[in-house]
Amino acid sequence: MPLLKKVTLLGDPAVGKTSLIQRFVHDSFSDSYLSTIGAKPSVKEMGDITLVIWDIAGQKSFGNVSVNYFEGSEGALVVYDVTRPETIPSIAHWISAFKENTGSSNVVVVGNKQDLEAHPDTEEHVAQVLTDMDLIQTGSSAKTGAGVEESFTQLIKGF
Ligand code: G3D
Ligand code: MG
Repeated sequence: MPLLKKVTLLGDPAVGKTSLIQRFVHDSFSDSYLSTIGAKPSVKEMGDITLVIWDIAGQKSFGNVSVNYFEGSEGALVVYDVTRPETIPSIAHWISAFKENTGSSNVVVVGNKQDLEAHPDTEEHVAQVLTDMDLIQTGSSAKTGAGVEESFTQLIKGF
């Protein structure tokens, strides 16, 4: 019997959530995505685990995501964009929403778009937001694929 595990992708619009799933599940990247309509689960086999990966509905920001999106989830990748520091403050909100709705603390914080030049304030902003939070952080590029598998693997280690 395969073990079904639901995980969710969280983070502000356009940080690269859909692209990360696309890269991880289908090993491809598209520069011209249609925005996601409705929560869309993708499935990926990882050894004896069947990962059901939920992508966020449309271009939703923190505060207008349905509780169904969190329900039963055993892990979250909380994604920000290293080129846009304005995507960093909401990380804390996404993390607490995930914890409150699931009771799980299995969160990996992912700085995506590492193929581009990071904004110089990024590191400091992230350190400020994540002060006292004992969380795993990774970097990724959905475009090149760097760090993508590693980010999901970190999440699976937390099961
Ligand atoms: P979202 O699902 O979080 O809203 P998307 O984000 O996956 O739709 O990505 C938003 C935009 O960022 C897309 O560009 C996508 O191609 C781009 N993108 C995602 N990940 C990366 C990455 O790692 N590197 C680079 N360079 N770009 C990335 P468009 O132009 O379609 O809006
Ligand atoms: Mg999307």
